[in-house]
Amino acid sequence: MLEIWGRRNASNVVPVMWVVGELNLAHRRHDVGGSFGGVGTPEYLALNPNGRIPTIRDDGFVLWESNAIVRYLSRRYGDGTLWPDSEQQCAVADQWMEWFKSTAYPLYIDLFWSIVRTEPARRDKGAIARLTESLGDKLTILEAQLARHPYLAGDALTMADIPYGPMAHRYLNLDIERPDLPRMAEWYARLCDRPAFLEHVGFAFGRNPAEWYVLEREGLIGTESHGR
Ligand SMILES: N[C@@H](CCC(=O)N[C@@H](CS)C(=O)NCC(=O)O)C(=O)O
Repeated sequence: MLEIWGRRNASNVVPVMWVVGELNLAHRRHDVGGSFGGVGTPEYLALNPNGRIPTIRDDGFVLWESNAIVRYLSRRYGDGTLWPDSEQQCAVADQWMEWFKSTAYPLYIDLFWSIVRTEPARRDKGAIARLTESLGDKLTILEAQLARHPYLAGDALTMADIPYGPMAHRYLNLDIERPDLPRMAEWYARLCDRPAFLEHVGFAFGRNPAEWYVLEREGLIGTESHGR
């Protein structure tokens, strides 16, 4: 059976679990990382010498790095759906996945940590404003792509959308200024119609570190579905 190591609220675990849900894969997930610890044990480092989450094992095959896992699961179990049939559509999906990791994710994760993972009294308002503006600028590029197609690589959900859905859920539910992103809001609403998205992505993440850790330990309560 497919095994996944990683607490389910981790930014890089959420996309993997969404794929697992979309493809309805039988699996077992181990709570590792964050307040669960366990990423520095010899057993875990033997699976993933980088000591980060997620890691998977599928029929004895071990893989880490979330986007590599998303591609692997999509190709093996989602051929023709998450892994598009056409080579060029696949390449476009891959392009958006690369752009996420190189460009959108660093801004998004810094912004998220500056707010939700930082005590209100210790938040750096200047840094939050700069990150909010930079990420908002970059997301206008995503907005333009979503004006061309209902999903990032065409007319249907593919692996291209997988890293962005979890970011959108958090970004659109933070108390920040955002540029006008109507196509992104419509796309996010479409994602919220998907049971796998609601189960594995669309849950409450809290507004500060105290709430974040309560939700992490309680196995994450309920679901949330929000547009703007
Ligand atoms: N590039 C890696 C990053 C992995 C990563 O940094 N994961 C974070 C969680 S999002 C982690 O392991 N944090 C330590 C922890 O949770 O204990 C990937 O995409 O898988």
